[in-house]
Amino acid sequence: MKLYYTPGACSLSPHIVLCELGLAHELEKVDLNSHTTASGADFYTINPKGYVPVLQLDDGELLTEGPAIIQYLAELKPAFGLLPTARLLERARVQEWLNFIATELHKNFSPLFNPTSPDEVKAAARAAIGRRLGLFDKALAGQDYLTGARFSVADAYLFTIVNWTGHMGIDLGPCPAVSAFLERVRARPAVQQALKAEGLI
Ligand SMILES: N[C@@H](CCC(=O)N[C@@H](CS)C(=O)NCC(=O)O)C(=O)O
Repeated sequence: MKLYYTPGACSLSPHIVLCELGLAHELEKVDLNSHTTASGADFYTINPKGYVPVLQLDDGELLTEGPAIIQYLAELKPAFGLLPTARLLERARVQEWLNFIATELHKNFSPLFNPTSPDEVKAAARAAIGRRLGLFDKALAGQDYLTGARFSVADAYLFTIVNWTGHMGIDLGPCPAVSAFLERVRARPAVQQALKAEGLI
């Protein structure tokens, strides 16, 4: 398998999941400014959507959309429990978090990364991120991971997005449980492995 990624971008989430599961993988870096890959390919020919992550399977099939990729990977090695299979509701809880992270947290960062966003749009995005982080803080108070004691694909995704708060000057002071979660996940050997491979530590 090959993961097209950009250091520290949302592609870090499937990268972490690949490492957690011990799945053999190659990495190919994508420059999101030029939309060119490290081997010189026009990234739009690989993903017409123009964004990372993209997972290329061994038979050449391409899979996009981070939440779909991490669920696919988790199902390759169900014994790791990154996406629960025994009870439908437990599985739906992880998917509920994935959708919430994707649509209510991840996408609110987009205006902050866009240098052309007007200040009032950025301010509204920051306010929305603050409200969402408050909800994550309540969910994480008294438990290590989003769905309890066990790490899931939703935690890999949440870590990846919350990891941007530092660069964006978003203070996690009012969210001590999120802050503790960030450091707890960062300390996992698979997360260290992914961060090192992306040149982030
Ligand atoms: N819906 C996509 C969004 C992916 C996305 O937003 N990727 C960003 C990096 S975090 C990107 O590559 N942006 C560059 C672009 O859109 O040109 C997913 O969840 O995988």
